[in-house]
Amino acid sequence: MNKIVIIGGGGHAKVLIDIFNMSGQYEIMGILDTQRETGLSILNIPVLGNDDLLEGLYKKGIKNACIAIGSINDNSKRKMLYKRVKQIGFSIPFLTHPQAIISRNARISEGVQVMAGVVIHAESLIEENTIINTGSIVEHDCYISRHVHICPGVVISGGCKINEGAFIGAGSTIIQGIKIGKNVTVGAGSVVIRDVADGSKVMGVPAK
Ligand code: JB3
Repeated sequence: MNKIVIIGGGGHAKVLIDIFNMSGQYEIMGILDTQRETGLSILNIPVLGNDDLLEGLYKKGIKNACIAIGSINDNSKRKMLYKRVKQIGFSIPFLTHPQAIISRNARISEGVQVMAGVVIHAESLIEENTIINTGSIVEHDCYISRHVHICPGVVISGGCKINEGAFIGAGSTIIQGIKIGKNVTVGAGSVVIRDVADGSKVMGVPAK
């Protein structure tokens, strides 16, 4: 079995550990966490220490890593960790819950995390290190860039473009063909009916 180390030991990590346990493809060697005590057990996985251990673990033969920090509102830490881990040489596998439905004609990149109950339809492309969280729908012909977080229960209609670092809050709906700019935050429960410019924060129904 391939060995993997998990970075971050909070709520998002627990959901990912469940998926790893179901898939049986990886042996989880431990968790790295900047605040949790070394030796603490999280779902029976020990905390080994902090990110200073990364290089040593790689040299010892653990070649896979999982960025298990969820990020609320801001994806910059996930992005920073992804780059650091890649620079050391780790592979960051694409991870999907067995009860997600992903079209054979969708393309999913390295480090993407697809949670339970997600549907991703044909000719959608999901780029590196993006989270498609529980129960979200990504319709046909969508482009979802790197380091994006699609929170639980989001509906992204056909032909939408979600640019790098965007955060789409829980339960939001984005109507067909909309473009969401880089590092945009869409507040929970919003309905987005117009394009959103880079760096904006919008919320409400319709989102403003
Ligand atoms: O909404 C849902 C379904 N899930 C949320 C998820 C997307 O984001 C969840 O409810 C949480 O609010 C949040 O989960 P996350 O990111 O796991 O947050 P939290 O439970 O606060 O745990 C983050 C863990 O990462 C903490 O134990 C931190 O100490 C640790 N951490 C923070 N920065 C870090 C770093 N660990 C490492 N190794 N490196 C860091 O730079």
